[in-house]
Amino acid sequence: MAEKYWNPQIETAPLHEMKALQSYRLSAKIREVYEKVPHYRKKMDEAGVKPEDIRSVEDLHLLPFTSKQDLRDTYPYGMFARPVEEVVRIHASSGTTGKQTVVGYTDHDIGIWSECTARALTAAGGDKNDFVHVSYGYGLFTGGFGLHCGAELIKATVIPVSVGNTKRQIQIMKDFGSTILCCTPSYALYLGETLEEMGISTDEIHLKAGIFGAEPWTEGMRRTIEKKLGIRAFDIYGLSEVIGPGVAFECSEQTGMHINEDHFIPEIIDPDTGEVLPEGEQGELVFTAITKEALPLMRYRTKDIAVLSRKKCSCGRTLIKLSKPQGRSDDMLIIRGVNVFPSQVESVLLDLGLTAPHYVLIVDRVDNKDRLEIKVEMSGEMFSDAVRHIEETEAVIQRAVESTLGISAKVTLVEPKSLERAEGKSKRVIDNRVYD
Ligand code: DLL
Repeated sequence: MAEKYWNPQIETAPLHEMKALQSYRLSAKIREVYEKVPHYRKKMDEAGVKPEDIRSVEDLHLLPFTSKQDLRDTYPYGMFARPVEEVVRIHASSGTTGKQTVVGYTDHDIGIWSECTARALTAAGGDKNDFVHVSYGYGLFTGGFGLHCGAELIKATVIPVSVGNTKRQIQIMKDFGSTILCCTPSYALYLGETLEEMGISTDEIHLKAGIFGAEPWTEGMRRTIEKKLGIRAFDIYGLSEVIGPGVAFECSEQTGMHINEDHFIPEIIDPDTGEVLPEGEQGELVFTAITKEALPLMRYRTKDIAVLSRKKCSCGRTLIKLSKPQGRSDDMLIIRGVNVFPSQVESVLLDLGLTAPHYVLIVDRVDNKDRLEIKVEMSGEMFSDAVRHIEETEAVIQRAVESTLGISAKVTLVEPKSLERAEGKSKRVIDNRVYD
């Protein structure tokens, strides 16, 4: 099938044209925020940078960074560049620690957002004939509304189910003819399991694709979800501060996500020194939002660890590609001095394929030493196996974890369906460490 684009002119633009567009938009936006947002003016003055110094994308590195703390310090609307009367929508990040971060959108910003998720839906094969089943949460979380507005833009039929009531979701999927599912990958997995439990085969539903994001997920998880739901699974990335879902989206090649760089300029920096790293190197992802009106962002540090690539993509898009983010630097565990991301454990488990794809990492401090336990669910068949076989499987996983991650861990197989299922973002880590 020929690749479809929502906005071919932008999505396949030659690099020099994209850079020219970015430079034009960037310098205009910096002039605007310097004038309208006291916080940015102060930071630029402190850094000795004037708006006229920013003439092109090459000058981006001169600007100071922005962090979640800046948004908290100016809570709720202090970083808005437009008066609140012009703001037509508010969302907020979940904020498990400290104050929530509040984000605002003008009418024009909602238009940009719809355009971004319309590109994602089109890249996943969506068009006006599709039924887009949105099981991301609606509310202050950006997932539900973000995919919803893009689905309306492409004139698909939106089914705004939101999260929860999983059996009912499946009934709706079957009866209403949902063709594209949008939810977190962990919820997609749960929906797949529930489908099996209800004795419904993938031939009885009409799903062809899924657009999954809001949390890290591995290639192994992609294969599992694709099989369980009988679909192609596409990744989508975003964060509320930048706009929500649709900052970057996957195409038919399924090897990373194209960034909507006409709106969001990405950089990868060394998280310790702040130095910009060359293309291809892993580091912290930083975004500058150059078109948003209510909340333009200057060099926002996402804390997500990823890689950028301008390698030619078979889909024909020229938009720069983002590797699957490995996780947030916040979620990275340091166990006995070794850096561990939960997604690395997921890769090991799914590559081995001996268990169900559900796991949780529990870290404790015993006798002044870190101890990692990985609880993994057995599959239904395994549960009835001899104890000896279960112990052997635990030992196999333990060895694989040790050789891949370089740390020892206790592996415990637990009963099927005993670990909590996530409807939104999953919680993979319980860190009980207390330091004396
Ligand atoms: O999670 C926006 C979103 C909704 C994205 C639906 C995709 C789909 P926040 O709640 O602000 O926004 O969380 C943003 O989630 O910094 C990443 O750490 C993580 N994240 C988002 N998408 C992905 C992804 C939404 N595809 C934070 N892969 C980001 C890995 C992701 N991590």
